[in-house]
Amino acid sequence: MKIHPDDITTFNQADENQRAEDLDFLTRRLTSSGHDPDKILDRLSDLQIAIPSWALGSGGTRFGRFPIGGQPRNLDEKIEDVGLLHQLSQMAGNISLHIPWDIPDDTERIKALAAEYHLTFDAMNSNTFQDQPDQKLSYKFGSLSHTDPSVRKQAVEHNKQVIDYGKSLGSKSMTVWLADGSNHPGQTNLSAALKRTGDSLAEIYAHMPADWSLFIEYKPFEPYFYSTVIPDWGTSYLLASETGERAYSLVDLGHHLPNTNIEQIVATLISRGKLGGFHFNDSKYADDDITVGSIKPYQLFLIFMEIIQGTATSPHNPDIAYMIDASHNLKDPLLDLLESLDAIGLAFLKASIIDFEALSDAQNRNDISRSSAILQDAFHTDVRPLLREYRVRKGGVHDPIRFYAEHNIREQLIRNRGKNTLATGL
Ligand code: PSV
Ligand code: MN
Repeated sequence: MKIHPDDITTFNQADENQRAEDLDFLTRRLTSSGHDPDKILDRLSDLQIAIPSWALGSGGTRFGRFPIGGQPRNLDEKIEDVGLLHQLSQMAGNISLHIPWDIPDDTERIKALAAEYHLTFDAMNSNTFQDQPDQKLSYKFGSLSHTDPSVRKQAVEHNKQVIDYGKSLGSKSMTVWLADGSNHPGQTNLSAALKRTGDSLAEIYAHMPADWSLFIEYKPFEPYFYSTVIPDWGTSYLLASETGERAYSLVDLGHHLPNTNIEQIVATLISRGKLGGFHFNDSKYADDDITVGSIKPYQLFLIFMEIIQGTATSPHNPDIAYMIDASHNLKDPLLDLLESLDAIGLAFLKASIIDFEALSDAQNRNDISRSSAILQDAFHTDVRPLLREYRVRKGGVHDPIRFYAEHNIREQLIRNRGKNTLATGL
């Protein structure tokens, strides 16, 4: 669905004066502390967040699914939904495809359709964690790490095919999330499984064009509960380093044991030029995949602090590919994604206004209290006027969540697509 520009203008004009006043207050505060709001907004514009093709429907849990009407029925409609998110927020200019959930029937047509919505294709995602109906060999006991070379070959071939789809769509990267693992001590020879995985990744890497990057996710448990072949950032880093220069680690916020210091992992990986991708979500317990920033907004802020500092001091780290990797059980998926985009934008802006010079000085003097005060000052600043300004300047709406509700978008989607539609995905 494309929103008519007049509707955007009318919506934005409604509280224009109040917004100008709020922005003026914030701008004066920021400029007096040495910040240039325009420069900050330029950097925000570079922070485009990919939306995965599998997160546009209501997912659910292994216990149940509560479908919401008007879900996208095919890839065209998924692109349409991401286009809407981008038009409103101006922060979601990329789409990340999952094969085989979203195989493009005609890549040229799909690419042209995405371009109509000002979208490009970000990292491609393979799937060797499920068996497909027409699949010859089963992944029940693993894929890239399988003991049987013919299963490994099948899994490698699948990944190569995903790269080929990506090539014709203009994507430049491939994400491998490997579910391989074991449920019982002794089930697997742990080091042999790791070795086989490394060999399979090398084959996938060799198939990538020279300007592509490979992102390797890690996850400590689920779907297997005793061991996972790539359980942590250390293993992912090890594999990325051994696989090649253009292989990187990918941090997914939900893929850590409770209370892991994720910002430190981010800092370490960037310092070695190995943070390639980042998946946003939030969690209370494990890989809960809930709305970004809904549980630990301070963690998100600290992560952006490390990203901003790290990329300034480690220019050899590539531009990070950002994506929201969430699953929606109770909320309207599009609203949930808009909320997540808001949380990301706000955390980024708050981290951007940290007084890094003063922080470094306080750190060097071991002045803990001053360091904390500098972070708290940035974190508690209300930067919403800046995020609203960004959206209006770029042609979006200042408050996408309110716009979505006031314009009854879900009802319109239900009218257009039907009440009992189902989207492929998690
Ligand atoms: C599973 O945890 C997961 O969310 C991974 O993080 C992938 O990115 C995604 O599924 C799709 O393969
Ligand atoms: Mn992920």
